[in-house]
Amino acid sequence: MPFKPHWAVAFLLFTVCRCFADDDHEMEEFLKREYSLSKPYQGVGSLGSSHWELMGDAMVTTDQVRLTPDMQSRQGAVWSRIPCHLKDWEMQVHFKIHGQGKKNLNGDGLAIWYSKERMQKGPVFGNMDNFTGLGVFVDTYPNEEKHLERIFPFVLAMVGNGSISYDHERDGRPTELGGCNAMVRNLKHDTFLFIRYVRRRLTVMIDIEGQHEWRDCLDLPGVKLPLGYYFGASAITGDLSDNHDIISLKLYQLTVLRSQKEEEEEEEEITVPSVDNFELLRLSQDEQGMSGVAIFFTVLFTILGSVFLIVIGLVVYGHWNESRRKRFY
Ligand SMILES: *[C@@H]1O[C@H](CO)[C@@H](O)[C@H](O)[C@H]1NC(C)=O
Ligand SMILES: *[C@@H]1O[C@H](CO)[C@@H](O)[C@H](O)[C@H]1NC(C)=O
Ligand SMILES: [Ca+2]
Repeated sequence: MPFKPHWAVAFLLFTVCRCFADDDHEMEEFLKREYSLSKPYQGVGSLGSSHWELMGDAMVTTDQVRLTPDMQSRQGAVWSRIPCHLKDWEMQVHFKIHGQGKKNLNGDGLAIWYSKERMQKGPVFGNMDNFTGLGVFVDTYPNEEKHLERIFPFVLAMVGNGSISYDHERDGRPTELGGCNAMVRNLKHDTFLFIRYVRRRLTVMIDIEGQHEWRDCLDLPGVKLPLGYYFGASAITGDLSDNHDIISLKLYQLTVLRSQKEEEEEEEEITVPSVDNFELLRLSQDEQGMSGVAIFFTVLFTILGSVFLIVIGLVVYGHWNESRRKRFY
């Protein structure tokens, strides 16, 4: 039976390879099982036998890896044991956030990581502060009350270099690379997050409507991430809580054809994570913040101006009335 191996190869390609194009770049993707976590989570959490390690309050059941239960003050995480040396990749996260709390009486959210450090507890969605690498957060609780224009849950990305702190009180705004709102709580259908890193371009997409459609959330070139970091997921609850579940983490290797020029541009090795023009990015986001302030002052001065005109009007009317009365006497 000489055809058998061919069929096997064809079948394998059909099941694990989906080919597509990304702005003129042909890409192929291959599921990498060593960096993926899926049912039945064989050996996850047991010593030595699995590629994934549990931490804190995280628990494996038949249906999910529950990072935290819907109870106060919990934190948990699941971390890959193997550093990832792939240049271009896509992480497909199948997750579920649900709980008893009414809207905005739940918290605090979960995070997906590609970082140098692993298995550290801390305040950033259950991971350490001043982390080194990429964090994509699903923030379900608005800590900063003032931002009216932002609807929670909010998905945002941050790149840390070991000395950048996540500002929990401001929901990470000072260090965010961008994001989008995503109503992901207590949904009946499946919810997904895609993190794609190709040719130093970071793209985050969500699929939360149950329509199998991706929605763009963030797309940023010039994101420099070193090789050899660890994938992980973590979550935290405080006074408010939720079940934070990971159903699967699927890591695809993307094979991308690069031009000679691109090869040369990417030749120098990255040792510290960074984002090109990060200061400019911050500035433009501050300007967006300023426009809110500008609107406030415009409204304030309009009101003050109107009050001033009314007062002048009343004074003038008063004088006119008085002089009219004088004429009658
Ligand atoms: C980390 O980033 C901050 C802010 O961009 C910068 O001031 C600092 O020098 C960077 N640290 C390292 C080790 O690159
Ligand atoms: C994080 O880095 C900041 C600034 O470099 C520093 O002030 C702070 O103490 C660090 N926090 C931790 C937990 O290491
Ligand atoms: Ca928050």
